Amino acid sequence: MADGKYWNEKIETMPKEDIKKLQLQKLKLQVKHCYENSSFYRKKFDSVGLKPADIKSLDDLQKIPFTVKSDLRDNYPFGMVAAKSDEIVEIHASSGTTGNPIIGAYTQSDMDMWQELMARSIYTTGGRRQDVIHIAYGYGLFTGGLGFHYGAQKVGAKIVPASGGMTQRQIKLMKDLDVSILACTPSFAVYLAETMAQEGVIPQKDLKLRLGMFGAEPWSDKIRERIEKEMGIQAFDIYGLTELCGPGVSIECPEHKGLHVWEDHFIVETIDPDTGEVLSPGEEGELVFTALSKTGLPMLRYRTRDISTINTEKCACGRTHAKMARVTGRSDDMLIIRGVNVFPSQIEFAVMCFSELATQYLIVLDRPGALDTFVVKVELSEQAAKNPATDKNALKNDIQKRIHIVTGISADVEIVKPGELPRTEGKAKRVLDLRKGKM
Ligand code: DLL
Repeated sequence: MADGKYWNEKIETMPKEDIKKLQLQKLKLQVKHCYENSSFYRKKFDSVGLKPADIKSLDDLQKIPFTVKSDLRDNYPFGMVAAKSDEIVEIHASSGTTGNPIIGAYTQSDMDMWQELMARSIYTTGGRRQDVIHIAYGYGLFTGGLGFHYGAQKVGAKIVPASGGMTQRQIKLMKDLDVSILACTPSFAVYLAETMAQEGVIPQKDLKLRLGMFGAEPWSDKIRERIEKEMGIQAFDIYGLTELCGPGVSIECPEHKGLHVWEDHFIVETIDPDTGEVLSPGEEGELVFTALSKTGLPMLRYRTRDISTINTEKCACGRTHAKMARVTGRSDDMLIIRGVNVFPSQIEFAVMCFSELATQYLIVLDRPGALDTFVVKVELSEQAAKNPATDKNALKNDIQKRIHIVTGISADVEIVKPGELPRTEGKAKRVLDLRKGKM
C-alpha cells in the first residue's frame, strides 16, 4: 500500500532510459504474442513481410502497420482476440455507433493492469484511502463507472457508485455521505454545479468535496475554471478508451501541465492524420497507442483519432512518463454529445425510417449553458407536406423516440418544409456544431 506522493514510486519516477528498455523488452514479447495468437495480427504482419524477430529496437515499431477502428468493427466480436475464449473475463463497449460496436475484451491480467493504472491515476491526483469517491460515470458497458470503481477499490477509498441521472439525489448523497472526490464527465460536473446553485447548496460550505476527475469528452480551460470555482475543488483531466482499457491510460498530475501517459504499459506516438507520418514531440497530431501488456485484445499502433501533442520534457512532479496535452478534438466525425458518443450515421439511420421525411437532415449542436443542446432538423417529403392527414406533432414525437432508442440521448426534432435545409455540392454537411469555443 502506497503512503507517500506516488502510488508506485519506482515505476512512476523511473529514468527515461530505463522506461525505454522496459518498453522494448515488453514490445518484443507483445509482438510475438500477437503473431502467435491472433490470426488478425499474423495476417497483418505477413502482408508487409514482417516477423516478430524484425522488431529489434523501439524505432522498429514504425515497421508495424497501424490498427484502426474499422479493424475492430470488421473483426467483431472476437476476430482480433489473442487469448482463449475462457480467458476473457470481462467485456466492455464504447458508446455510440449503429453496426458493430467497438468492444474491449479483457483477460484477468488486462483487468489487473487496468485496476492498477486506475489506482495509480486516482493516487496521482491526491486520492487516498480516507477519501469518499462519488462515481457518476455510467456503470455498464461504458468503462467509466466500473473503471473508477475498480481503481478506487484498490486505493481502498469508500465508493459511492452513483452512476448517471437523478441529479438532485446525487447532490443530497454527496452532502450526506461526506463525498470528497467527484468522478464524472466535465459536462455533468457543470450541470451538478448549476443544480447545486439552484438548490441553495454551497459546495465550499455544505460539502467535503476537494477534487474531481473529469474525462471521457473534450473539455476546455473555461469549463475547468468554472468547475473549480463553483465547486471549490481541484479538477483533473483523465483520458482513456475502451480499446486500451478504459479510463487510466493517462492522468493529469498536480502540476496541471498535461496528462502523464503510463509508459510502462503504453507506447504513445503522434502522427499526421492524413499521411500517417510520425511526428516529433511538440507537434500536434493524432494519438497512436501500442499496448504493451494487453493479452486479450492486443492493440499495436492503434489510431485513436484523438488530436493532441506529446511532451517528453521533465515534469516538476517527479514523474518521468511522457505527457500528452488535453485532447482538443477528433480527426473523424464522431460527435460527443453530453458525454455520449454519437455518429451522424446513427441519426441518419433513425430518421430514414420515416417515409414522411425527405432525405435531408441537419444536426445542430450548441452549448448555450452547461449542457449541450442537440437539435435534429428534418424535412417533410413533398408528399407528406401536401397530405392533410400528416400529423406533425405525432411524427415529431415518434422521431424523437427513435433517436433516443438509437443514440441513448434525447434530441429536439424540428420538422421543416421541403427544400428548406441547405444543400451542398459533393459531400453533404450533416452537422452544424456551434459549441466550439463555448466549452
Ligand atoms: O471515454 C473512457 C473514459 C471514461 C475516459 C471515463 C475518461 C473517463 P470510450 O467510451 O471508449 O472510453 O471513449 C473514448 O473518448 O477516444 C476520446 O475521443 C474521448 N475521451 C476520453 N477521455 C477524454 C478526455 C472512455 N479526457 C474516447 N478528453 C476517446 C477528451 C476524451 N476526450
